[in-house]
Amino acid sequence: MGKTIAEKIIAAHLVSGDMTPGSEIALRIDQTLTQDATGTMAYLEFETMGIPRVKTELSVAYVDHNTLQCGFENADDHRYLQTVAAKHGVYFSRPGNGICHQVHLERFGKPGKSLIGSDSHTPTGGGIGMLAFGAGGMDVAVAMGGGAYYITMPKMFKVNLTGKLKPYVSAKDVSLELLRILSVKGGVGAIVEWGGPGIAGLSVPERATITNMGTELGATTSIFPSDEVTRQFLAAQGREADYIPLASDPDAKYDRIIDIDLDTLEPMIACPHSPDNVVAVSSLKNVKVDQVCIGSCTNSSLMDMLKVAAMLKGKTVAPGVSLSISPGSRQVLSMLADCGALTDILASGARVLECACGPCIGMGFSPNSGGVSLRTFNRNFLGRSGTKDGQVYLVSPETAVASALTGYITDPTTSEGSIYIQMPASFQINDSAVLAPLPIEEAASAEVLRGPNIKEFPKSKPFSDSLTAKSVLKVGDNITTDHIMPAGAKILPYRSNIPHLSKFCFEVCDPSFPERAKEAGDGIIVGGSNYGQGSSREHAALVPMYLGIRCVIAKSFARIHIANLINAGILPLTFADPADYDALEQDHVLKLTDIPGGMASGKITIINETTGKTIVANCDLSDRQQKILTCGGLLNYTKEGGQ
Ligand code: MIC
Ligand code: SF4
Repeated sequence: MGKTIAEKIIAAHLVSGDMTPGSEIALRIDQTLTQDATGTMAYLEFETMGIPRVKTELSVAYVDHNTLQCGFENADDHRYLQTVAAKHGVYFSRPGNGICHQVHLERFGKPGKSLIGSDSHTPTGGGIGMLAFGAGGMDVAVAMGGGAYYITMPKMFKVNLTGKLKPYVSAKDVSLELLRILSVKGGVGAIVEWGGPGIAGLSVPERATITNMGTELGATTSIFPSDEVTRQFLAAQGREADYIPLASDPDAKYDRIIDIDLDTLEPMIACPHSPDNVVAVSSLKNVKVDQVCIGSCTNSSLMDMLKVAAMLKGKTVAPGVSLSISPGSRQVLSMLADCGALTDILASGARVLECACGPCIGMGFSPNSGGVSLRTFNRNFLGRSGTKDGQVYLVSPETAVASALTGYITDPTTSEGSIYIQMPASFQINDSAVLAPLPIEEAASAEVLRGPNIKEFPKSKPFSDSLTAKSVLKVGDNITTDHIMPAGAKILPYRSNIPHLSKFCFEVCDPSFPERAKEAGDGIIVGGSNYGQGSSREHAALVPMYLGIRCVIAKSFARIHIANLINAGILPLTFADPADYDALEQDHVLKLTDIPGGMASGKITIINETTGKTIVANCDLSDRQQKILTCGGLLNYTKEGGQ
């Protein structure tokens, strides 16, 4: 039987398991990436493994999230990352060099290779034909040490593109359209392969916009074929030797096929506060805009920026709008400067920010209170911008500029003139901001510099026979990791300081949670469906673990988050009967009985000591996951020789 692209790469990297959807498989990982907000933890974990040098083909540590440096914390963390990377064989991309996914695409990504990154948007690499997954820091640490990466073998979806995008309609609109069709849960358990005649007209950065936003579908990853477009991109980056062609077999089987006709696609917009709350831009009338932000790993390529510059040329940003532009990488910024496009951007009144995540993660540029902010980013979760009542909409760069110029949400297809962009035949290559690791002879004696912000890794507890714990929090559906462990300029600097970070856990839902959880001793969280969607941040598991959470019972979980819970030693259970969710209240005392037996049989009996009712929850764990939990988390398991 024919294979899909992902099935071919999985088969070539399979360490164990069989490729039947739903069963656990282990994959050999060729490349890893980390960013600073999750990287400090990942390298602290890697150090505890006692492996002198990474065993991957390539590992890169990026600094792109915490670049504001309002105190010593971030600067200390950057120094730790630089020195720990140099010592252990990891390339280091300096702050200001750009957003990890954009730089990785430009300089390191290779079709056919496997990549995991401690950031949920690592699937951006699928734009260049990589099999790229977002993962928790601990999984990345294990992969750096040469260990396999475990996932559930996904189903295969295909999106078939026909036609050609109209002027002012772009790759972002394709992503938003798929989110409208599938929702933030629609890709769960699937790899989305993009194909059809329409893909020939999409450049690698446009394809990367689409695979980047596949994360918001809950998909395991997304991937494009590697074709002539890929070869040309790699050649323009001086890396033609990295090219290999990759395509699915004509008789490959897909569990679902979705057709999108690019000819009829209109500019789309995701309304507050979910990326799947999508409507056509033309349907929103008279919505006044306060702020527009262009950039992020979704839309910060040279092509995006050249379009933005062309639309801004000779025009002025509306007086009521504050416009920020963050180019995705130093390469993009220097090329904008060289061709004069940067001058067009500056002359319009836009504010040019550093090549970093910036406003996307609430690192500055928060909107005014109640402000309407249009962003070319991938997430508009409540409070993520740093302004709790901010109204964040997700749009394409074209819609962003059209709206910045009028001051109202504006369909860009009503703009005058064409925005035909001539892409250069070759990119400017200057890797001076990427530091190579130390040679092996020097690495052994090199010192790793740690600042006072780096605190000890929290210790998790192994499970015994039973557990009695209070349900300290009950939440609804689609709880994101931004709810569980918020980010933003005030909190992000403490990503390597779990005790301090813990004060903000669930701040958006219930500021009293940290205190109540600590007081309860052992605790349980009750969640709705798609619990833990969004980011890969393992802090959303480590911090609750630090606060005493031993178990989360939810209707369903997001893929990376459930792996992070298990890695942190927290038991994830799902309701066998959805009505049991309604009957469980905050502050009920629950007793989980015969945990080892329940893990093995897949059903755990829970006695609600407050109501006297007994329920049965599903405990769907592989043998390896059961062992990890029995040891009290992945680090203990690895130390005890587990693979
Ligand atoms: C995000 O977009 O939410 C982040 C910040 O990039 C996260 C990682 C993190 O929390 O550090 C992600 O997407 O994984
Ligand atoms: Fe950075 Fe935003 Fe991309 Fe996350 S989604 S990696 S915060 S730019």
